[in-house]
Amino acid sequence: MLLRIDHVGIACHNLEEKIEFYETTFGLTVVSREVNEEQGVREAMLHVADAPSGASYVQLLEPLHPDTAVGKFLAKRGEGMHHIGYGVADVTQALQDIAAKGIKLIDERPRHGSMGASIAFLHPKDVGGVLTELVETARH
Ligand code: V0V
Ligand code: CO
Repeated sequence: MLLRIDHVGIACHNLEEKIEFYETTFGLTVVSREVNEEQGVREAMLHVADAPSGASYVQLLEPLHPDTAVGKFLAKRGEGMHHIGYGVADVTQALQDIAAKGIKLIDERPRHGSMGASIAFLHPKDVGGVLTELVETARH
């Protein structure tokens, strides 16, 4: 069901500072910057590698407000790894299959994600403490 690690989501206070850190430390390149009001984030995707099933990225996330998923996470835990996003061929089908196994979904239906992707989150409590995102890219 999982095609690849699409991205690792990292929560930070200052997006521009963290972009610069990842550029200078690892030589990564920003390929997209977006504000996603529904998810409450300002985010950037930095390209890491290409695989046969698609690319993988580091996603840097800055909250738009304290009362958002990433804002609350930062207040509770501080900066660091926030979620993992797996590539899937069909996010609606994957959600159905995973729900049938009794795993709690955060999103019953796909939402709008970075770079035109369709995304959906699974609850960390049912995934061993890992906030897990499914990603169907815009092009496959
Ligand atoms: C919270 N918890 C986490 C967590 N955030 N556990 C692992 N990883 C995380 N990132 C735990 C937290 O420690 C609590 O555990 C429990 O879940 C409830 O947390 P809370 O602070 O009370 O917060 P809630 O319940 O209001 O919200 C938590 C959830 C929320 C995960 C439901 O953050 C959410 O809906 N996330 C999905 C949307 C999202 O994260 N969007 C931003 C990325 P205890 O204390 O009860 O043990 S947007 C994105 O990735 C995009 C656009 C993209 O990729 O394209
Ligand atoms: Co993400």
